[in-house]
Amino acid sequence: QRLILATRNANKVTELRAILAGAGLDVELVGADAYPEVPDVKETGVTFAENALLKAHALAKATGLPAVADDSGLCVDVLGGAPGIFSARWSGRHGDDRANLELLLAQLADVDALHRGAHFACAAALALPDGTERVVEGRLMGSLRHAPEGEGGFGYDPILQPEGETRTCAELTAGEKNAISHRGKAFRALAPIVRELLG
Ligand code: ITT
Ligand code: NA
Repeated sequence: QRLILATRNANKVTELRAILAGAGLDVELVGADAYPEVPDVKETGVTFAENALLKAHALAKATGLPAVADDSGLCVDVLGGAPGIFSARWSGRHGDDRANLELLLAQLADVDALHRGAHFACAAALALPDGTERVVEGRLMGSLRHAPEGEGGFGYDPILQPEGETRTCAELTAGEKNAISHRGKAFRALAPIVRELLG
């Protein structure tokens, strides 16, 4: 079975390979980079679920193969849920993780420890070439540090400290992060649905 990952984010690909293998899915995962001729879809949705479905449908339709997509981001309580679906381009430069993180830290410089609640959210979507679709979501609740810590993970990992943890996500091992992460929860919930629909 071939399953295409509708993402060009290499960090997501790495995490999803481990998460889906751990969920016992016997599929060959191919990233969207294997299909350079397929243009990126415009993420015009207003929710993670809508954007994940847009990405999955675009690749499933273009390739004729089942596709899964991840739309994810960081939602900050005191910012009313921002950056949210705009997490990848918060600084104006899409995919510039460092610039995005630095801008967010600057915006929260005066927010005290009691008001730094935040969570990661991930929508995991499956789309089949015939238009069948499923989407599920996962969250990782936590709070934001005042300064980045740790070298692991990607994106906002160095500033998100999960509830009940003393370390940031970037200080966890990949396995520890996947076990509790928004992405791990969402794709472990999607795994039995993939199994059911793909046989
Ligand atoms: P694709 O659309 O090709 O999948 P993308 O990087 O543009 O790649 P998103 O639009 O879903 O993906 O943006 C996700 C952003 O949210 C990402 O750039 C990170 O800044 C942040 N993010 C998502 N998951 C994260 C995680 O596990 N740890 C840290 N930051 C994360
Ligand atoms: Na997005």
